[in-house]
Amino acid sequence: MKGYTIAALSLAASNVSAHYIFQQLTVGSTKNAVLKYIRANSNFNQPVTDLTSTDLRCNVGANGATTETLAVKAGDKFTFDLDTPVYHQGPVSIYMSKAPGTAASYDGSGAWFKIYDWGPTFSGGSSSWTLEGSYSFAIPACIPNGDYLLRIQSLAIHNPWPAGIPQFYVSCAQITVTGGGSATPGPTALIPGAFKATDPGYTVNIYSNFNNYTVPGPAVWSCGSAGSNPVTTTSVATTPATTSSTTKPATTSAQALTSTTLSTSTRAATTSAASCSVAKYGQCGGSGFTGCTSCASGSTCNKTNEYYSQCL
Ligand SMILES: [Cu+2]
Repeated sequence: MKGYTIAALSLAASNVSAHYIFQQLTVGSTKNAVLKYIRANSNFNQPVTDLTSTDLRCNVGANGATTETLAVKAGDKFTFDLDTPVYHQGPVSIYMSKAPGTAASYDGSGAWFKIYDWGPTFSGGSSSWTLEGSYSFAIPACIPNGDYLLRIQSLAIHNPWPAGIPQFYVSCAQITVTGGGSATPGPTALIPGAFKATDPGYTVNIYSNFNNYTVPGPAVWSCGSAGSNPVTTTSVATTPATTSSTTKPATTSAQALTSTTLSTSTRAATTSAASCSVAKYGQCGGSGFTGCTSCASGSTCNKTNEYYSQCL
């Protein structure tokens, strides 16, 4: 049936163009090829939303056997780059899990510890998130040598629960660490299991009385003063680079200083009467967006950044 064919093509096209994925790993000065050391997924750049799924570990279809493993030194700085900068509000976190054997053969079923969170910044009654095109941190200097999965997660909470379902954008890199120490990282958690539908950081409505936030998952672990991790955030995103509430030093790029804050509203231009309507919190614009740009009454289209506008 012709209508079905068109709808299917349209869905396939949106699968390719929508959302974002962490797809490149940089260590040192080498920005490695797309999905060379990061497990390729099979769901384009769509999110995982099932809290009980093992896909939460490294994304749908992630296959270690077809992924190379990168040798790194404890303390090395690394960067995850995306195809499109993160544009959904929410925290970004970095996790690690030590493989019992090789990283390539590890399914991620063991203990995960968290080494960093980019949470929200609250100022003057509004909030902003660190939405970037790349995220950098350092391998903790004190962790034991061996193979690890290095996992990055953007938890998108732009469509508030329960009307909306938070989205997990995750990727895992495979690394072999040398030059490490003898620390025992913790607390740890299993994935799935680390994130619950009752977590305040999962259920929160960021548009209503939003003035504090706890990033879901186990507490951030670090080596302590003996092995402090330098944080460097660089970005080409149009959203603000903000620092987390940890005591680690952070630097931001000059480009970020010229950006606008998320609380800045930009009314989308509406040039004609629309016959469609986007529900509150739905997408109403952004680069490559071809859907309805007219918001349901009671909400207006606000530009988050070049890639995403939302009815608020
Ligand atoms: Cu999305």
